[in-house]
Amino acid sequence: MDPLYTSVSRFSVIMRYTGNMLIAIERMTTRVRWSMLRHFSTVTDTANIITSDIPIAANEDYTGIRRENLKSLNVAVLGMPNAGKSTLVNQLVCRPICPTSKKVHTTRVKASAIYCEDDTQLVFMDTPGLVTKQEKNRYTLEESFIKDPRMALINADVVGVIQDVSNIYTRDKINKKILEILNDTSSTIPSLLILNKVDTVKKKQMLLELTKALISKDGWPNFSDVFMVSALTGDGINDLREYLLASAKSRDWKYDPETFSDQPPEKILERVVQSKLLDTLPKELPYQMKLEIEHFDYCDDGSISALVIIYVASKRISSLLVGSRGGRIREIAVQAEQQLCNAFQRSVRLRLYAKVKTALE
Ligand SMILES: Nc1nc2c(ncn2[C@@H]2O[C@H](COP(=O)(O)OP(=O)(O)OP(=O)(O)O)[C@@H](O)[C@H]2O)c(=O)[nH]1
Ligand SMILES: [Mg+2]
Repeated sequence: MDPLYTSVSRFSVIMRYTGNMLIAIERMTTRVRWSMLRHFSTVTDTANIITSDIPIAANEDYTGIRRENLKSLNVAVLGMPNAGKSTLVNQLVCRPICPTSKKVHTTRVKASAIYCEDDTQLVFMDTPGLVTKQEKNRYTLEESFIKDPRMALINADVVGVIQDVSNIYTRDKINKKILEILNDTSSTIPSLLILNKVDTVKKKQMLLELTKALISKDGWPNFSDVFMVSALTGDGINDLREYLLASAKSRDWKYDPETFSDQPPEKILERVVQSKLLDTLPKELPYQMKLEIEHFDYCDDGSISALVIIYVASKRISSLLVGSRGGRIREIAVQAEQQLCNAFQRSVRLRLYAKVKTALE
């Protein structure tokens, strides 16, 4: 049976089973307890990392290799800002392609990340965190914050709702904006509830209580299934990926097997640098910086060499970004280089250059 259509009753069996398990093994160590639960695993599967050349542009409507029994699944990933959507997608595709940071609004446009295993292709649509029109105006966010989460649903076979269980103010309610989307799409697109950041919860019993509240009539009772994961540590990720692989539909792949993103490598590079600025610089500063790729070259040995100019509004901010003897900007470049090496699976040499550009220039 298609796992996406498993009934809520099956879920309650899992819940009961999980609850009994929890009680029965209460006295055992946390590690043993977690590894026994269905939606948790402690080992992240890195065996399926694809090593490939970077396609300059995503090759859509893939018809190159005709293989029997090809399957695919389009997964829209939705949630509130900072819920861990991009970190989760990176874990699921085994590549840190999506920009992540501790600050909100890191993802500003939707982007697909692609994972292939045997005959199955999973296409994850990472999206900006959901905001209201008022919030979009207040924080001068781009139109994509309103449009892209909905556009991600157009070709989705399933929607994954990411709930941040570390946020004590919001964790026991499905946000109104998410409920609106679920109401609009539930007749055509099944949904999964994915509780993320479970590593931050000490009393694991609380996860069951949260789940009960989230799937009650005050939440969304129509979720097809519930997963509990930590996108940070990788717990539960293999189970979720296997579930999605098993839910794929028989049809041709949209992307060729080497493609891992629908974004050009230059865009990925720019957004990764932006995410490191968000993580490193204080408060709102990085949101006001504009990035421009001065050059992006493939070297003879296959490595990438790039120079990114970071435009800042004043000399003071430039000094802050550059740091003492260039230490801070160099550290940002090193961090971005490391992530990009893993994302592109080739060596990356990145230089960052700060340039003052006032509003009048
Ligand atoms: N402790 C913990 N932190 C996590 C987990 N998943 C993500 N994070 C952290 O949460 C922060 C936000 O993660 P992102 O993946 O950027 O979140 P997002 O939902 O994509 O955020 P936006 O794109 O800004 O909407 C980062 O600091 C992550 O390291 C998790 O499972 N556990
Ligand atoms: Mg994101």
